Amino acid sequence: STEAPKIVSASKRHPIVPLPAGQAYKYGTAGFRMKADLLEGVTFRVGLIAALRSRKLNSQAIGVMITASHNPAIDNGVKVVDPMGEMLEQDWEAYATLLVNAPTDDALLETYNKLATQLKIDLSTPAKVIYGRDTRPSGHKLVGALADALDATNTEAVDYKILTTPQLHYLTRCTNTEGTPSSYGKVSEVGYYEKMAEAFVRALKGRKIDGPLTVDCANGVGGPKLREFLKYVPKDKVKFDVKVVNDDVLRPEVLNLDCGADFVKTKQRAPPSPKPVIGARCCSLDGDADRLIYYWVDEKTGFFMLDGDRISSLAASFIADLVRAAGLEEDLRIGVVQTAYANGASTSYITQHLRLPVVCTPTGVKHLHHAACNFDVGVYFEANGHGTVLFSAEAIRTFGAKEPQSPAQKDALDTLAAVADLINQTVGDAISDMLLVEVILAHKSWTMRDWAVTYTDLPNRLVRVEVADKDLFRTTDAERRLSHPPGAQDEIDQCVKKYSSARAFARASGTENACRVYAEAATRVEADELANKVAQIVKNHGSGV
Ligand code: G16
Repeated sequence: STEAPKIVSASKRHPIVPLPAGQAYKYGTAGFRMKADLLEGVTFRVGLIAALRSRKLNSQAIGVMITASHNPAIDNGVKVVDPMGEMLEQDWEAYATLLVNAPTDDALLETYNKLATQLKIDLSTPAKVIYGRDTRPSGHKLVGALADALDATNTEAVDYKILTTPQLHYLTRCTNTEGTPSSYGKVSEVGYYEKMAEAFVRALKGRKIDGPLTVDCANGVGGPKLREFLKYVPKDKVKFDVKVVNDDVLRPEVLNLDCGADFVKTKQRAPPSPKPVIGARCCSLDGDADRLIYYWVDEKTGFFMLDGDRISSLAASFIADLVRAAGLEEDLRIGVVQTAYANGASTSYITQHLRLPVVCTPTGVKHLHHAACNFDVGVYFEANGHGTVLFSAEAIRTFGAKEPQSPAQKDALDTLAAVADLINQTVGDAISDMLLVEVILAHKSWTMRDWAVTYTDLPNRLVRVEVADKDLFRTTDAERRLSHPPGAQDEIDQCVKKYSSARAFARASGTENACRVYAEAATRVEADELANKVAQIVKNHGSGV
């Protein structure tokens, strides 16, 4: 093609760093993620894939987000967003992996052309890619590599600069639906704030939010974006007293450091700074504002966490009640999607108390999202606080079209419609999820304690284990069991047997160079002990012992 010389010369400016023999770059749980200094060539090549994808999909805009979310500040990452704001289709993860691992510039061009032929892509079709990045300083250089790839492939590019990940997903969907009956909103960051603020007010329906909310922003992009959002909440209609903390984006090294949703979830404690105020309602976002964890410190009982499972069951019970009140329970199928990390008590609560079906998928919102699409209302959350609620087009149509038989029915239908607008339909969004939680607590007049007593979590522990080669660990049964290395699962089974109400599993992380171990059991001591024993099994097998 005429672009060939441009691609090769541009690629020479963004060389790929060769990995040690036997290793390859891999499109993981959330795209390519690693030390930022390995990513320039990777990002250039992801630009090529995004351009191909746009051409394949009749010039629809594709999104590219540069972020490493919950990872430490020295890491970065790059992931591709499909036209409706979903994660990149799985077949294309393999194409991206193939392209990124091409050993030379010429091999890269050859792979690019082969993919175009194989996928029947007409390279003269116009292409469009929109992109954004989090606050990591390395993002600047990576965006440069991405822009060069888009230029070399004659792709129309829009640089949205610094955004939260969910904002980029929102903008991708808005771009592709603009001017159509399924328009998702104004194609701008301001459009995102306006849509969310309007839906927030409408969903509250005059209910009062009880007391201030402290939001720990992980010293990431969520801080400035949350402050911006708050300007759009009409003060005369809603009293929403938010204290934004840990919002220092000027010192890159403090990103996700001793704060943020991942810290709170894995350490099971409040960030040390600012000093937790007894009784205050708090939540934490992660580094790119797509995860959310609530908590408070009780005067008597101490720290209490309300994680993704809690948000999921809160949302599911609220929406199921509204659907019943609206007289739609026969028409709409509500379901909940979780991963193996979901606390067993939450699964029992949802199936036995809420009487809703639960589906378990592997880690990664891309898997949960997919499964949630099979319901009219699909509630999906990972225990780490990453998730959202999906409404089918038919459900949304019904909320507007059904003739209410009573004022109570009208009320429920209006609230459902508002909630569907408030919850980001493209991907898990911490700011949108936080507004949803605030709306639900206001509707139910619930305190954090009311929310907490709905069920009792089984004590649990998450452990991170560094091993020589995490790729030795392969899973089956939605990651609940190890198929490799041989013998490891048997040892885990033997171990779990010794504890009551216990469950444990191990898997390789798709975003960090480590394995993760999860264990739950009847008591705190047992959960900790089991987690440590399973971690030791993983350590032994990981080092080839
Ligand atoms: C990403 C994914 C999440 C996943 C998390 C951890 O989150 O988007 O779906 O749960 O990584 O994945 P793993 O256990 O494979 O490392 P984030 O917030 O870092 O983008």
